[in-house]
Amino acid sequence: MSTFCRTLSLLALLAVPAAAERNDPGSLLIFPEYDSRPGSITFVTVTNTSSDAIDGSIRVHFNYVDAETCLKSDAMETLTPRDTITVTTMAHAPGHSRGYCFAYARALTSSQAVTFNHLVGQVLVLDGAHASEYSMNALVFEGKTAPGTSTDLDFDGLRDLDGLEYGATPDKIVIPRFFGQVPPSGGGDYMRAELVLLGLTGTRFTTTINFLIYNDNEEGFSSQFSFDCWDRVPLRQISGAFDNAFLSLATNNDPTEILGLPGWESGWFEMDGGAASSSTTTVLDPAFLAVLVEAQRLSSASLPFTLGSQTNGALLSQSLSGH
Ligand SMILES: [Ca+2]
Ligand SMILES: [Ca+2]
Repeated sequence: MSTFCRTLSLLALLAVPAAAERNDPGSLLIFPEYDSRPGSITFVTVTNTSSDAIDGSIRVHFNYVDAETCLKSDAMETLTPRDTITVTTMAHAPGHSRGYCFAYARALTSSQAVTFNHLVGQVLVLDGAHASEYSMNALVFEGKTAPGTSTDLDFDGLRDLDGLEYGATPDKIVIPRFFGQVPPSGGGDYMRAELVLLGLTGTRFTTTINFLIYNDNEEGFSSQFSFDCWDRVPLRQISGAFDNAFLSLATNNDPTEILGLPGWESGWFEMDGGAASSSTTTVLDPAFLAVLVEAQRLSSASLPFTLGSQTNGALLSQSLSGH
């Protein structure tokens, strides 16, 4: 089966509502990356789509997780109906260099996390180091309790992505296409893609992801990669199977593809959690999220495709046992 047909059949599978909901507003937003390093700037936007003059105001609790320390900082904003706020992360989370952000709806007059399925958001990253920029929508999680009521059903102070407090996380994540990676000495770095990974077991855990990487002729390769709370890593550091020369010369690839650009290879890959471990606890099949950023001059990043769901993710445990 060609990559194109495979992708079409995959999209057909993803049309099943449980697997891929429309991107409706929700109560919890995850922005997979912010970058406040010198020369870079990140804009995070949250918009309140509610027009309800009585119940349409909300507080939003922003949590910025620093990739180096896994520590988080907080900021609070109130959004009236149809309100929007855009912040630069360097102003909203001073002292944080890079990592990810999540923001969730809170009651106006208490610290209670509540269901308020009217929030949408976007992140824009201007990356000075790579002279690139991209924007992407937030990953949205619906609150699952009655509107305006507490989501913390188990009183653990965590936002459980378990299908009861908030929507579940994907079981697996699929990236429908990558380009064969070309090292900088091999003719420029225009085929450079980096994977953003974030773990949803807790800040004390190292998460290992299992990769299944396919060339453009259904030939598969497996690999693993481990990271702490957040990482952004070039594909070529994860596996040599992403390398254009390897795909072209060392695999049984389709020599006519990429159609119109033979010699440039493409493939797709699938990720699943292997295990997440702290010094005391190992969690099998941990929850995680991943986004591919193509960091060439014309950068792009898009919401990942997802397969299935699982209920063991949470934001944001700082315990050795996870939950
Ligand atoms: Ca909870
Ligand atoms: Ca999984």
